[in-house]
Amino acid sequence: MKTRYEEVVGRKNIPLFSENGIYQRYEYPVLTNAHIPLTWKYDLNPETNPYFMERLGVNCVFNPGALYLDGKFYLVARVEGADRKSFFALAESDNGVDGFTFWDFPITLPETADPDINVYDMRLVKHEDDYIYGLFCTERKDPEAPAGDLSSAIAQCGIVRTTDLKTWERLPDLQTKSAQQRNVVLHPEFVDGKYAFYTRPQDGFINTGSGGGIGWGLSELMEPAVIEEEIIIDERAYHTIKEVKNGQGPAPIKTSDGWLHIAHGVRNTAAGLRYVLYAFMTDLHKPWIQTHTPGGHLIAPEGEERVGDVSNVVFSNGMIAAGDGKLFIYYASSDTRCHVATTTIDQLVDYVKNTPEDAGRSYACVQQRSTLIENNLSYLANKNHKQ
Ligand code: M1P
Repeated sequence: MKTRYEEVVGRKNIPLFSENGIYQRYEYPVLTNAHIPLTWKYDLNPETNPYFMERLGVNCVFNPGALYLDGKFYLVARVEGADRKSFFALAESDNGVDGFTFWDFPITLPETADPDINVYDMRLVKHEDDYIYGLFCTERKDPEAPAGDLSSAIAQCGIVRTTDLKTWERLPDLQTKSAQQRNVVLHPEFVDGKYAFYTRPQDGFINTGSGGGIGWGLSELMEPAVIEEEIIIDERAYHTIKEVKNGQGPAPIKTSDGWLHIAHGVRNTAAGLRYVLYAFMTDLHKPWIQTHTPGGHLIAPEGEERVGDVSNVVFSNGMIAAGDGKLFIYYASSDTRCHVATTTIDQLVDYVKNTPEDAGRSYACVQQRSTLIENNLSYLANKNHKQ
């Protein structure tokens, strides 16, 4: 088992040929349940564990928040035990594509007076107030659920902060007027002197109901963070990749052209929900205003990514701009394992600015594509003529 663990953690990752030219996928996931240290699962003492059995199994490792600090890549992954409870654990790597190794212990997340039953999907943000914040989903049983309904829950945004990734201070949960919140992300800069949040108001635990869309709100303070007014800045839309729901991914990356965002969009199919990632850009000075909205998905589940505990899902809540213009998009597949896709800020800016918007109708989509073909044919004819 030790050899297997060392092989997995020590293996070099291999960039795959990029067919779309937008980003590169890699051969191996960057974190899986095989990356979990043996000390977290087994009782290593043969006297108390003569059969060398797992005592505390780990089901999946997914949806990591990401942070680049002092030349190192950090992921705070959602680790789901065999008992279905998720917790957070920090892994680090020198290059962001392989070698991710968990610290000795998972994160001990302080509780509030109303303990979380389940926590997941942390977004890490180094804010200009100098704290590193972790915003995550905290889930508790719905006290209003009828007897016998053991599934209904209330999801809200929990908040922790740290300066060293070791000691985490719990702040009060975010307060908004929405019945439930998921996918809440802190904007890295103050806006009008206030803390700014991307939200995802929703009526129910799974369904967004009449609400949904990526929201935006401001709070005077972080302790407590209170959003009085939420506006929707990226709506769901009929017959698109975000028909059923959508949510902000990681905190956006600042570029000279605007804020680069990655989000997830969900649609329903006969095989269940399908989650893909899409990108958009917002105004540098008014991050709640979209300036570029390329149509369609940026990343959709492919190959082995398509299968897992919750199949046909890609989800991202971590992205790193590591200086030198390189961009690392961390995403999980099918609620099971974590991957990285690498690109550059220049490439992704080009993607959001020059990918046509969703044309909205089949006829208009054909016109869009025919224009591309016509331009290509005349370019090729010109080129051949010159030769
Ligand atoms: O199972 C897919 C995802 O479902 C939820 O995301 P959302 O609220 O945006 O639909 C979360 O539970 C997420 O962790 C999970 O990956």
